[in-house]
This record gives sequence, C-alpha cells and structure tokens, in this order.
Amino acid sequence: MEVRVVQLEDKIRDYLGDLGFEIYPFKVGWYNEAVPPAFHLPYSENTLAFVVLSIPAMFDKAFKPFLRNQLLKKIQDPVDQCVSYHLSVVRQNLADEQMEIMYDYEMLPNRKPKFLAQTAAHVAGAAYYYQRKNVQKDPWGTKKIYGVCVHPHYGGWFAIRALLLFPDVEVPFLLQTNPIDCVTTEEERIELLEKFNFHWRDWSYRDVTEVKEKYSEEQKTYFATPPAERLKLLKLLGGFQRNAIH
Ligand code: B12
Repeated sequence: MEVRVVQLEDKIRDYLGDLGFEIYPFKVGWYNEAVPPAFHLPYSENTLAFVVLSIPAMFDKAFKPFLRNQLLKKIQDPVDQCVSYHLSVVRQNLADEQMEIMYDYEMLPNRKPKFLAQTAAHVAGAAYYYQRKNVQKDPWGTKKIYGVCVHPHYGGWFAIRALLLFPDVEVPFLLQTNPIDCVTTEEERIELLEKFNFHWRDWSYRDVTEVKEKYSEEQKTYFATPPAERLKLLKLLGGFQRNAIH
C-alpha cells in the first residue's frame, strides 16, 4: 500500500515538476480538523490528497508553451486553462485511479470556496499560513485582516492552484510535516499582514523573506493586468499565440 502511494506521488511529481508545479501530500483528516464543518471535504479522514502549487517557473515552462500549442477559450482565464489542461493529463496518466480535482477558484452553491487553499497548503507542510491570530499584540482593531501563506523558497511568489483527491486511497500511515515558519518575529508578521492586506498591488508582501526565484517582469505584467484584459495583452505580446483566440 505504502509503495503504491509513493509510486503515485512520484508519477504526479515527474510530470508536474518539469512544468513549474509542486505537489504536497496530505490526509483529508488534517484539513478537516482545522476548519469548521461547513468547509469539510466530503471524504473520510484517511483519504489521500495533494495540494498543487505553481512556482515562478510555471510561466515559462507550462504557460508559454500552452499558449503556443493550445487553443484558448475566451470565457476562462488562460492560466486556469493551462492548469486544468495539465491536471487533466495527470488524470489520464493515472487512468486506473479514481481522482478528483478541485480548483482554487471553484465555489460551492452557497458561494463558499470548495476548499481553503491556504489551510490546505499549511496542513500539507507546503507553506506556512500566517493569520491574524499568529500575532500577539494585534494593532488592527475592528479591521478585517486576511491571512497569507509564505513559501520557504519562493516567499509570496507562488499560487495555490488545486487539490487532487484520491477517494479510493487510504493513507493512515502518512506522517504530517509542519510547514517551515520563515516569518518568525512579531514585527515581521505584522509587516507581512499589512503588506498583504493594504499594499498587495505593489508585490511587497511576496518579498518579506529572502527568495530563491521570483516572477519575471513579463510574468508580473501579466498578473498585474486585470483578468478581463489578459487576452488582449497576450495578443499584444504576439508570437505567443499561434492559433486564433476563440
Ligand atoms: C475569496 C478570496 C479573496 C477575497 C476575500 C479574502 C479572504 N481571505 O476571505 C478577496 C477578493 C478580498 C481576495 C483578495 C486577495 N487575494 Co484571495 N482568495 C480568495 C479565495 C478564493 C478564498 C478565500 C476565502 O474565502 N477564505 C475564507 C476564510 C474564512 O478563510 P480563512 O480566513 O483562511 O479562515 C479559515 C482558517 O482560519 C481555518 N483555520 C482555523 N484555525 C486554523 C488553524 C490553522 C493552523 C490553519 C492552517 C487553519 C485554520 O478556518 C477558517 C475557516 O473557518 C482564495 C482561494 C481559495 N480557494 O482558498 C484566494 C487566495 C486566498 N487569495 C490570494 C491572493 C494572492 C489574493 C490577493 C493578493 C489578490 C491576488 N489574487 O493577487 C488579494 C489580497 C487580499 C487583499 N488585500 O485584498 C491567494 C493567497 C496566496 C497566499 N500566498 O496566501 C489565494 C490562496 C489564491 C491562490 N490561488 O493562491 N481573495
């Protein structure tokens, strides 16, 4: 059983790793323990899941080739199309396994997200989730303060894209790894949360720790463009899209 799980993980990582994605395994139970019932994932506690992150290399390794080779649909965000294309290849590569995919942007009928990406990243040991409650002397009064995950190598220069769930694979033996706490002092945590909440457009929250690699200028321009204008930008950048944009 354990061998089967290792093989499964290797197979997914072999494919996605070359494309600028990282995967981290976890048990559904770890996630469900952290969130209230309204957010529970509807699987038994020992069910195997992976959280999928995109790192800076995704833009060159997966997204640009995707734009050159695939027809884009007008209605869906191009990066989301690229992610879903590659995860559907993973599904095909694992034809013998039952696998469900949940995307970060998917909502339930009650308009709650299907899963809380940051909590999943934290319980899987991928990126520490800093929340208001991780600060002792909280200076924000009645303001709403959103939490933010920090990756040990890429700081804030990554995104949490999806969960892969294997309803038929039980992993009672999986050991939980704590995420690396890379923003340790009270001052740094306050600075991080202030930047994420009040200055997120200047990218500075992504740089509160030393990072190994960050988004290129091209990638920043792309993500700084409002989603509705991204297709237009890609047309302007030209060359990228050999096929007409549908
Ligand atoms: C809705 C949403 C927004 C909304 C509301 C934000 C919010 N946090 O509620 C708005 C539009 C404001 C927003 C904005 C942004 N967002 Co946003 N957003 C989301 C989305 C889709 C859902 C978040 C959500 O609804 N959370 C619900 C609340 C209640 O959850 P919570 O605060 O974490 O509370 C839970 C935890 O505390 C947990 N819990 C309790 N105890 C414990 C203990 C532990 C140890 C743990 C781990 C958990 C835990 O239980 C609580 C639930 O009851 C996520 C993607 C996703 N599917 O998760 C992206 C996401 C959070 N956003 C993201 C980003 C980057 C942004 C922006 C910078 C814009 C952008 N995309 O570039 C801005 C920054 C914020 C700002 N200054 O406005 C990233 C964050 C990445 C990171 N490094 O953390 C995410 C994860 C998207 C992604 N694909 O990577 N966002």
